[in-house]
Amino acid sequence: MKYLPSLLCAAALTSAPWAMAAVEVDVHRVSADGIGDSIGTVTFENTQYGLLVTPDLSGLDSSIHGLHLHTTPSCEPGENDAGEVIAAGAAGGHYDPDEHGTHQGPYVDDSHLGDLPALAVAEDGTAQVPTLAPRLEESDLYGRALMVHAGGDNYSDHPTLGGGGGRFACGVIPAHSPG
Ligand SMILES: [Cu+2]
Repeated sequence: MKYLPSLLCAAALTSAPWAMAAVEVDVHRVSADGIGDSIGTVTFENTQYGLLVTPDLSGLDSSIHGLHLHTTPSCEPGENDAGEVIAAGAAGGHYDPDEHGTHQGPYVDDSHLGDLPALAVAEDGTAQVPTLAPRLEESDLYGRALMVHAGGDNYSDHPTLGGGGGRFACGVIPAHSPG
């Protein structure tokens, strides 16, 4: 019995902070009126293969949905290029730090860096299938917004931005504060 405390201590140390960190993003429905209820989370984790994207979402249409990083960490309504107030407009456009200016999806180098693999939603409206984003790592996430679109994503500029259409749900990833 007298060894038990030190065993517990060792167990606690093995799950201590130097274990692989993950970024969990809370995702909420959005509309032109503001931010609504949570539909779940998406968790991001660095791996040797790229950024692992693990959704745990519900309440979605059973189809494919565009999933991207947008430039600004806000899910508030805001104006689009035409001056109309749209859902999560404050998030800005697709995250494109190298100014490629084209939406080609997650597997093409000269594409928006924020182009994530599309979300596959099951018949019951849940999305739980993990995907990999090989061009991204965790440090790219901070200070962005994660966007779930109403429409799909064909990883091309036609239709516009892969056909994602309206902004259905959104999560903020705050800027990272070191320490
Ligand atoms: Cu988008």
